[in-house]
Amino acid sequence: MAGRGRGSASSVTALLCAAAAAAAAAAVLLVASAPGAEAAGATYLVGDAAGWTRNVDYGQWLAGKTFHAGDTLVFKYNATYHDVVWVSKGGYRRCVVSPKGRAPVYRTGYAAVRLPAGAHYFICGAPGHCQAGMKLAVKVY
Ligand SMILES: *[C@@H]1O[C@H](CO)[C@@H](O)[C@H](O)[C@H]1NC(C)=O
Ligand SMILES: [Cu+2]
Repeated sequence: MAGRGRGSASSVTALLCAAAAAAAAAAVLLVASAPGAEAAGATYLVGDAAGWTRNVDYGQWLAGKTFHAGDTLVFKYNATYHDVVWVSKGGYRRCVVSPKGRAPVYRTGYAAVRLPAGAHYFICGAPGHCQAGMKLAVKVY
C-alpha cells in the first residue's frame, strides 16, 4: 500500500518534472531565438527598468547591444516631464530638435520605435535634458 502510494507519487513527480523541463526548454529556445530573429525583430526597453529619464547613462545601456533593421526601441517615460524626439545627427550633437518641424516627437509616455538600418538619434526635447545626457544614438545594421 505504502509502496504503491509512493510509486504513484513519484510518477506524478516525474510527469511534473518532464513538464517543467519541457517548459524550461521552450523558454530557452524563445530567449535564444530573440536576438537573431531579424524577421520578427528584437525589442529593447530603453534604460531597462529606469526607462527614459534623467540620470541614466544611455551610453552604458548601449554597451554590448547590436541592433538590426526591424528591431524596436521602447521608450517608457513620464510624459509630464519628458518626450522623445527622433532627430538628425546634428540635432543629437547640438541638443536641438532638428530638422525643425519634421523630427518625429512622441509625447504619450510610451513609444515603440521600429528601427530602419542606419544611424538614428533620439533626444528628450525638455529644456536641458538632452544636455544632461538624455540622448541616445544607435547604429542599426
Ligand atoms: C509623473 O510624475 C508626476 C509628478 O511626479 C506624478 O504625479 C505622475 O504620477 C507621474 N506619472 C507617471 C506615469 O509615472
Ligand atoms: Cu526629459
